[in-house]
Amino acid sequence: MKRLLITGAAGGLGTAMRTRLAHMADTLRLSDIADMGAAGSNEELVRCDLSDAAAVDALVEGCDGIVHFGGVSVEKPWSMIRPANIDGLYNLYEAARKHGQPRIVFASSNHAIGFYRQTERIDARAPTRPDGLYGVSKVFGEALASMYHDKFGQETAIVRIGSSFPEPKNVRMLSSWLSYADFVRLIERVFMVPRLGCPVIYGASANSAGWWDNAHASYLGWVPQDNAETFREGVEAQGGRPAADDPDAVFQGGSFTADGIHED
Ligand code: NAI
Ligand code: 15L
Repeated sequence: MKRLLITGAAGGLGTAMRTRLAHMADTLRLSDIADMGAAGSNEELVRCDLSDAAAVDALVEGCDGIVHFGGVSVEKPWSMIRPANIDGLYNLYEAARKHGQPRIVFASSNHAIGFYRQTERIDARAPTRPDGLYGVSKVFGEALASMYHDKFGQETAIVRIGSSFPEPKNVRMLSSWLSYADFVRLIERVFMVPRLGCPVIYGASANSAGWWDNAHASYLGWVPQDNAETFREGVEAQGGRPAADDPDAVFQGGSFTADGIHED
């Protein structure tokens, strides 16, 4: 494609994907509210607050695909979540509607379903069970994507990312880990398949201890290759196992389920 937009480009995933997705487009348009450093040869840098509708409209114009990482990525007060994850999502989808409906990868989260127990195996049809205001904002984003698909034909890959870091950091992440390489493979498939639709995809590697079934998205042809199990020994040696009644051992969303409402 000609131009791929990555929002949240200054963040953890944005930084990791900036080089790893460079092969997918002639130009990467990178955007964040924070500093993104210097532009590489095939990069355009655009400072943009997602809550600014006019700025988001200009940001999306001319893009053939969007990987949407931007926003608040953990539990925070509603006054922080609302502008970035609620208004920001609406602004993005309105801009996409007006500018040719580029395919969108929406970085949803396991915290949209965080109150399922780790003993349960769920698939894309499981009702959402958000584990905090952050998770609720991701459920809103998923609903928005669904509505723009049904009403306007906008295609979105709703990726309920587990834990996407260089390595799993604790025992829970041995189930939820998504390697960067598997995430790249997924994003490639999203922009390659002739028909995307609006699938819910659990963003996890082929972890032996995984909780999620991606059968409903099998038509994408995404086959994750990595397995967090290879890190088990190191993870258990470093952090130990959580107690059986620790939220990190009980719920898929882990400690987020035990977090209160963050007030201003
Ligand atoms: P991050 O917090 O490192 O990056 C998010 C970026 O969004 C930051 O650079 C921040 O400056 C930017 N941002 C925040 N508010 C903004 C606004 N109003 N306007 C423009 N930019 C704004 O998060 P990370 O880990 O890179 O995650 C990326 C996305 O993936 C997030 O949407 C997060 O919710 C989602 N996700 C990530 C997971 C992970 O394991 N890394 C797991 C589940 C979901
Ligand atoms: C998320 O949604 C967060 O963005 C990330 O920082 C991790 O906390 C991840 O979930 C997780 O559950 O491990």
